[in-house]
Order: sequence, then C-alpha cells, then structure tokens
Amino acid sequence: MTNSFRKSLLATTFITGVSLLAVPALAQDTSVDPQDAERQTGRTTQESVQQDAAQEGREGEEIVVTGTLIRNPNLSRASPVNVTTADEVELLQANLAEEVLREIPGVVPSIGSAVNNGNGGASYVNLRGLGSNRNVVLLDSTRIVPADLLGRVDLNNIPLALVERVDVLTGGASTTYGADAIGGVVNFITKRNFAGIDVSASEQITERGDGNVFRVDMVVGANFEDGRGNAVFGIGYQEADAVFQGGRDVSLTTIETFGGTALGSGTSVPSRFSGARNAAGTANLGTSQIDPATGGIVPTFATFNFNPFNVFQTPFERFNMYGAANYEVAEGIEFFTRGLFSKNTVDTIIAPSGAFGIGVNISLNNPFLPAAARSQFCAFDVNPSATVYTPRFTAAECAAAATAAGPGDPNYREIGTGGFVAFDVNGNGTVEAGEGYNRNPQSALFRQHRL
Ligand SMILES: [Ca+2]
Ligand SMILES: [Ca+2]
Repeated sequence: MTNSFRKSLLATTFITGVSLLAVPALAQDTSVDPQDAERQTGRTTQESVQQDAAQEGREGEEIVVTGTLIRNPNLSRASPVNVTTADEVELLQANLAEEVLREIPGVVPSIGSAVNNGNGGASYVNLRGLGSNRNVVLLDSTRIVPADLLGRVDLNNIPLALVERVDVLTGGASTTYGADAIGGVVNFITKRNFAGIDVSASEQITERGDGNVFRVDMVVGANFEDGRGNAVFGIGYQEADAVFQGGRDVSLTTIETFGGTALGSGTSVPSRFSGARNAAGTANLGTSQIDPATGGIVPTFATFNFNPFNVFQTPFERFNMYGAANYEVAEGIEFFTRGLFSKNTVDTIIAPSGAFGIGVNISLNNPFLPAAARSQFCAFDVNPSATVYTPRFTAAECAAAATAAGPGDPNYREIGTGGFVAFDVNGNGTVEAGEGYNRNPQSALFRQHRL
C-alpha cells in the first residue's frame, strides 16, 4: 500500500466523520459553516483533515478506522424475491395455491394436487427441496394457523381468488422470520382495497375428456369513509376429479431408464422372504420369492405394478370463505380483522400398501410352510465367515421340527429366535469385540396387501 493511498483512505474516513458531526451542529443552529471555516483558514476541509491526520500519525497515536468506502455485501445484498401476480394466477387457471408455487424455480413439488403418495389431505410448499417444514407461509405478511405439528401451512386454505400477488423469497430468511424460514418465505398478499363484485367460474378438462375441474368464486368488497376503510368477503367452491396413471399408456408401468424394461415393486404376491438358502444349497439368497409351483424360494420373478393405482391429479372438493376489513383510525394506526374458513375433502389414492420387510418368526411345523421352503430356511448359512458353513438348523433338526406337536415339544423349532454366537470371523485365532453371528436370525417378510 502506498503512502498516498493510505492518506486518501484516511481522508475519506474522516470526511465521513465530519459530515456526521455536522448534522447535530446544524440542528443547534450555532454551527460554523464549513465554507466560512475554509475562508478563514484558507484550507479545504479535506486538506485540513489530511494534515491533522498526518500530525496525529506523527505523534504515534493509534488510528482506529471506523468506516471505509469498502462495500459491505451484507448491507447491500438483497435476497431474490419472486413475484407472481394475480394476472399470472388467472393465466395459469390455477385452482390451488400449490399449483401456482409449483411453477416457480426454486420450488420443489411437494405434497399437493400432483403429488399424492404420502398425502394426508393437505398441500405444502417445499422451497429449494429443504423440506416443507423449512419455510414460512404468510397471508398478508402475518402467520396463519399451521395444519400440523411441524408448523406447515396447508395451501388448500389460501383464498386464491383474493390473492393480489404472491411474493416468494427463495433465500434463507431465518434472521428475519425465525428458525423455520431456512428455505425462504412465501407471502400471499390479498387484494387490499377491492371494491365491487367479481364473480368467476371455470371448467377445465383434459384432452382425453377426464380430470374435470370445476371452480366458482365470488368476491365482494367496498371502501368506506373516503377510502380509510375497506371490507372484502370472498366465497368459493372447487371440485376436481382424479386422473389415474393407469389411464395413460405412457404411465401404465414404471420404466427403467437404462434398459427400458418395466419395473415393479418386489413387495408383491407371492410373498417374499429373506433368510433362505438357494435350492442347490450353494449360496444364501437375498430377498426372494415363494414359487407357488414348487413351494421353494426362488429369486424374485413376479413384481407388483403399482402405477395404475396412482394419480396424476388428486381429487378434491373444497368450500372456502374469507373475510377481511381494515380501517385507518389515524395516520400510522390501523385496525384490521380477518376470518378464514375452509372445508377440504381430499381423496388420497395410492396403490395397495404392503409389509415392507417386517421381521417374522416362522414355526417350522406351520402346515402352510411348504417343505422346500422349510429346508431352505433351515439351510441358511448364518456364519459370516466365507470359509465356514453353519446352517441355521441341521437337516435332522429341521425334519424333526416339521412334525413337532407344539412349543412344548423338544423338537419344536422356530425361525427368528436369535441367539448370539461369539466366533472368530476373520480367522486370526482370537475372537475380538464384535466378532460373532446370530445363529437364528429373523426372516423378513415383504408382501403386498391386496385390496
Ligand atoms: Ca459362511
Ligand atoms: Ca478374529
């Protein structure tokens, strides 16, 4: 840093100080006009500050720089705000607030009219994919009652017909709004001084003739006392029919992206189990399926196609009312009130669920257990050492257990009763901490529940 630069830096610093000091001096009306001072001393303010600073520097006093012209990005940086106007909402012919937000970059589709799996009847916004509980949803800049204990606001309750615009702050705003504004803030601004009557009705249908959506809204508003007060009331009804994925060829099955083959869920019928040996007795099987023809356990051959049951459009019916009034008593003092009523009926439709890896104990004398499956469960190698084969039960134990009378019978055996065996897994001569195996691990069941 050159000496001249340091001087000019100091000069600008002190000029800032001078101008700040001048403000209270002027207010007292006893200040010395800087121009008068310059005329008297023959120096400009900047020159005198430079010389004074130089004198102070010569005296060896510490100079503390309290401000510079270097810009602080924290003061000037603005968070991006995406604004969606009522015109855009109308152009979209959106029926729910979630449908509007879904179009905005930075918003990840969350549970809503097009995401049904996991739907509890509400719809949410998920900014930047950080989670639908990581953003704040406001109505006229104030919070509204959340729909669940996670603090998430049900977007089905937003009176879209009254919305003037939607401000979406897609940046972290925790410092302003609190810990839940990590992903950002969505602020629905309603029509503030709406006067008159607005009635709208719409009917939407897909090009295939299904997925009918009907909507009708009426908004009534009036200003009073020369615009100092306004009251507005809205009432609306919406109804949407389902569009099933099974209704379109393109979505009849899930297609694997690499090979283009149809995929399904392994949680299916016939049931799948873990914990069995292959039929040849050469290796353990992973999660495998019962073959009804042989009663044996074989690699999965029949998957369940869950696609046709799922929906592209979630069916719902909604009736909502919204009323608000504001009155400016004096400048800066305003009373306002608002009321919100919404009754939503959302049909959540997904494919039949299943038992996804539920641990089960299986009695080997179960009359419904095929003999082939029984012997494969018994032959399962429980020993983790690659060179040691330890079957769950020996062939003799297995055969005896098949005809055991009941739990009191000494030959009775059950898969999944556990029991830890310490064992030198890596074969180094000592059984170390963590080495061992479960001699009779549980079998996990995967089975699709048919409707
Ligand atoms: Ca082994
Ligand atoms: Ca060892």
